[in-house]
Amino acid sequence: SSKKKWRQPVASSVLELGGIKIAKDDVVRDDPTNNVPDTIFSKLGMQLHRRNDHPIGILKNGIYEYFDTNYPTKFDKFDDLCPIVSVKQNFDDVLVPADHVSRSYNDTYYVDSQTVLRCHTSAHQAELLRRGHTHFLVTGDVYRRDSIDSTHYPVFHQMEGVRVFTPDIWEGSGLDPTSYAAEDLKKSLEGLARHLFGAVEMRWIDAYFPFTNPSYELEIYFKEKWMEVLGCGVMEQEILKSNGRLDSVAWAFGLGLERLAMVLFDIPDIRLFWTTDERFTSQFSEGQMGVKFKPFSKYPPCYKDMSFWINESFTENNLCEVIRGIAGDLVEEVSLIDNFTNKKGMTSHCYRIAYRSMERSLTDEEINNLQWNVREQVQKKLNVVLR
Ligand code: FA5
Ligand code: MG
Repeated sequence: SSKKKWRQPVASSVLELGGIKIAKDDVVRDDPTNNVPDTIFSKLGMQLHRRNDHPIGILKNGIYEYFDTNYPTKFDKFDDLCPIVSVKQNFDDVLVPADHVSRSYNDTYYVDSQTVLRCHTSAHQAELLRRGHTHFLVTGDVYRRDSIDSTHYPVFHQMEGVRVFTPDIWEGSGLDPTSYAAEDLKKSLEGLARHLFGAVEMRWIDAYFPFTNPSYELEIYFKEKWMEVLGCGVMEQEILKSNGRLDSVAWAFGLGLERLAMVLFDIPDIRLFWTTDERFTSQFSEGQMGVKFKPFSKYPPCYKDMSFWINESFTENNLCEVIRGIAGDLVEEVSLIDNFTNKKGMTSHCYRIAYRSMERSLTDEEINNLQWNVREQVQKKLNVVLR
């Protein structure tokens, strides 16, 4: 067929990100203020959201279409802002408290003590407000240390939306400005969900974000489970004030594009977005929203359990990072299946690792080697005692 093939990732040590040249040594360093592994560096600059024939890019364009139809020429669009941002942009500017867990080295990738790989597209809210934008959409790759399963991946894509209202808009509505913005927000996002999915089961959940109040999450029913697809709310007044919008109110949302694309295209596993296997890539083309993915035969998973005594510094995110560093996308899920504390106060965890390639069957030897390496590295890097 004449279908355009996706570029293989380029093994380059200098990247251009949002117009800025960045060397690998600046991002991955053996330095206590840096926790970015090679596997994450290799994802920088891939920009799946800018490929018009990739499900993430097709979805981005579909969402653009919704906003362009309903608010002609209103929303300014950004999809090439540099993912390397300051701690100030990622956290302070959106009022994330100094002691919030999301700031920890356990949750966020730090390039150095003042610079991170953005963990959400909200990192760009303040600068864009300051530059005078009142309606904008920001799409980009975001990075988080996280658990491993079919809906979590350490690199994923978000789209941020912000809409600012000036007093003339809500005056005369009979509503206070916050209620006006909250109603408009829910209406806009429900409209978006209908535009993307037609009929789908969804529900609003009350939530908490440091940068919005009130805050909500939207969940969609998918594969017999409720799946969280976005967070949103009415922007904290302080953010508007600090950025030149004294008399306004605003709403903001952050969509998880992989989660929406999984529902839209029926994609069962989040790792598939990164495959270059033609049996996947050839099923999607520009402008074709919601074509259902036909799975190629699923290869059998192989389960390996491992038990160890943990120490005070043990975290599941650290464990997952070690496992991903060795097995890459061959690991499908890591789950805690047993947890107990003995009389001496020592705590033991047993994790089950599911290995499965989406492209081929794995040999016993290959899996045994992976597991052997995992055991060795977990013991060495996490200082735990294997049982
Ligand atoms: C945020 O990131 C907020 N910045 C969203 C927001 C923006 C709220 C503006 C209010 C105003 P949260 O951490 O819940 O929120 O992530 C947003 C979405 O990203 C989630 O609903 C989910 O769809 C997706 N997501 C989160 N973690 C992962 C992950 N590890 N893999 C894939 N998708 C994820
Ligand atoms: Mg959330």
